[in-house]
Amino acid sequence: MVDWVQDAVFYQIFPDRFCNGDVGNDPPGTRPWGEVPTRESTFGGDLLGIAEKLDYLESLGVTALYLTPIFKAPTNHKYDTEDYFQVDPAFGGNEALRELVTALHARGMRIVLDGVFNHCGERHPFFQDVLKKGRASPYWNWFTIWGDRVVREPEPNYACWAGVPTMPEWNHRNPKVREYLLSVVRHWIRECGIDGWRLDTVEYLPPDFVRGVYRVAKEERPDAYVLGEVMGMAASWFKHGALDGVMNYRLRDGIVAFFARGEWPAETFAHHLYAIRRSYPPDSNFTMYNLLGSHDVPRFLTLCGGDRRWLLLAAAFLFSYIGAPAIYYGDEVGLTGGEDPDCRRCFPWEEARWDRALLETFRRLARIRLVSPALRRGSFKLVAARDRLLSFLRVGEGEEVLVTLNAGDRAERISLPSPGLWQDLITEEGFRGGPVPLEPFGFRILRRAAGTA
Ligand SMILES: [Ca+2]
Repeated sequence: MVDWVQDAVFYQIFPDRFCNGDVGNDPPGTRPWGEVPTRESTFGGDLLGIAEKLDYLESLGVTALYLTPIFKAPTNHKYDTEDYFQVDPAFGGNEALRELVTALHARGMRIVLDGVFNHCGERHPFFQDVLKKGRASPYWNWFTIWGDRVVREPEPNYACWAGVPTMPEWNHRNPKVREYLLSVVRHWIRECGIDGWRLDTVEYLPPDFVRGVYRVAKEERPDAYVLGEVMGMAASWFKHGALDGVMNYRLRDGIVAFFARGEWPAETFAHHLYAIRRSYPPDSNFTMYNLLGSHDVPRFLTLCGGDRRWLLLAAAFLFSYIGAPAIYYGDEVGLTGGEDPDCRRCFPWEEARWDRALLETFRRLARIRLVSPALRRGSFKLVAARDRLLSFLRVGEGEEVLVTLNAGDRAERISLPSPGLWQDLITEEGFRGGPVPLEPFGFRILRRAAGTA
């Protein structure tokens, strides 16, 4: 188990949209910051911009960053890699990454990069060589091409990601391809000391190749975090021993159904949580990357119809549940957006546009997780799941924390499970004996320290 992930609060950044620290490296055609994004727009965000905002991130309680791809590629998302060994010049190049990692580590923060090993971009020199020389290219067998020459129109005759001709898939049956991709995994851990890899589209990769990535990452540093992008059930990846955690989209499905859409009663949500926990090894549950949103799905606040009460409840759940909570950049200040590319808007740095109450609650939730070992590492016990009310206990390391989320419009009363002094970690009120009042659409996170009577 990767110990540090249990204690982590992640923050996901889409680098083109977080902060523009150097207008000198902006690509041609860069759009004004904050304009509504199209699939093609670039906004000039870069790694220097991220480095400039480390105070902000640290004050939010973030301990680890996950960046979507940063290697040289023509698009704004950079999932079409041209050169795995160069950080895109528009993001500041290799030196900017080195400086960012150094600055993060100096603060005790971590960084996980996006490994896109299923496919590359058409500009990758090996694919270009195949286009130029056909079968005579030494890289012909690095791709899967059905025929004697590459055909792009009307349909590509080679394996490509989601049928997109600009993203040819690597042929992982070729040992040279594997060796090449594994050298990338090794290089950035060795060269820059990154703390882990998030593996793109893991479900489309051969399991033994993913195991190879895991092995190489751990050889370089035993505490490297290997995180997989898995949209559905991920149990087999843990059986393969190929991942430390997954982007927990299954968990998010339940959070959306219960909090954002109000489609599920608490019983259904509690059963969903149980089913997910039971389908993964106990230790792996603690190193899951638990998310409300990402660059691939609509923003949570948008799914809530803009009603921040649901986002607050969902965040309270996320920060008090088993697994590492992850904030998708901007969610904490009330950034909205529908399906991609709308969920990739620029971070609004004019503070007048921030939802202050939301930001303060995110800060507080991150802080209480940081000071409560039971929330990070404790066991989970369901206390109540009825109608729109969910209550559970986290117990461990000398404390008990009772989390109660009221997603309904009726005031509720919380019975305390044991005698002693219980403190509300958000409001700092103390309660001795119950019942404790709980507002409609409210939550309470109550802690009883061991030995208090
Ligand atoms: Ca820039």
